[in-house]
Amino acid sequence: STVSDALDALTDLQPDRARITADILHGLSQRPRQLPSKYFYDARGSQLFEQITRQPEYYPTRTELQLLQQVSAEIARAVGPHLHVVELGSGSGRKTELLLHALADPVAYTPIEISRAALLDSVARLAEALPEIEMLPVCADFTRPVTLPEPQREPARRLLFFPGSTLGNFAHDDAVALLDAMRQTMGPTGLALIGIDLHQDPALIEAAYNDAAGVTAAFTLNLLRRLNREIGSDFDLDGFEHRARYSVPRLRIETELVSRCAQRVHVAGRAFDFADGEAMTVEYSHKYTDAAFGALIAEAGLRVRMQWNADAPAFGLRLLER
Ligand code: AVJ
Repeated sequence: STVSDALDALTDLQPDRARITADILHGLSQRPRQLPSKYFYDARGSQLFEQITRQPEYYPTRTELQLLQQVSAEIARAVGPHLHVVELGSGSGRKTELLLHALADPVAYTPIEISRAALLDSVARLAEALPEIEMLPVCADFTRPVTLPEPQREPARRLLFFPGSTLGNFAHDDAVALLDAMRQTMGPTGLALIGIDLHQDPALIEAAYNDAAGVTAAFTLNLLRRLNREIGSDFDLDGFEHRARYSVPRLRIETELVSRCAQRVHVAGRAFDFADGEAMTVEYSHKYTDAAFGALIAEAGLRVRMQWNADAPAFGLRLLER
């Protein structure tokens, strides 16, 4: 089919060993030390994340899905017909399918995804459920502006779809850079639909990142397992523990790996000493107030056109325009 021909031509852009090693050496030289959360998602990490979304404490995924179900007709009216829908990351496809079904006669769908395998997976599933929509996958880093393929039918405008509160995993300056890239990819008449987790009861938020079954802890520790396998480091998985706390002034979950003892770790021939109790930052998950989100997107030349909220637990969908 045309879809598989298009996919054959795509090269996998997953970072190589040298890139990962350089990122990790850089992060380990900072104080506090940090590891980039983008490396959570190897095959096992992606599976563990799927498992997190099914934990009773982890409310964001199911809350966003329900909200999307409730307001998809309103969204469809707000954005109009004949769209080229462009998704940042290829996700699990459930939210995408819901959105594409609700929209009036969408012209094409483009997931932007760094992993060729993940791209293949999602497009194969969606092509079956939505055979009338042209599938135009792009293997690229969505944090940079992307040149999009032109659909066969002329679309009315582009709609960027960025669910899952993934924006929240970016530090402030990186989030602004990403939103700026999104504005460029949207083009002059484009829109963006973004899912954001909202500031609310800290106990509820904290529980979501400390599930009783320990899946989130396993997800965090899997980062060390991945690094040991892919760059030959010797992190002791029993030597670190998961800790996730909500900072009210910073409006974010700060996930750390805490050293259980004084220990030495080797990465690419270099030694790193950890003190007993030393914490390494591995992930931020920002939550938003309307004021904080408005200020953030304004820095990238965007504003909110329409918004929908779920409450208790709270979660937001925002339709953005330039
Ligand atoms: C990737 C943004 C959906 O930050 O909530 C879940 C990743 N980390 N539990 C989030 C995550 C720990 C998640 N998102």
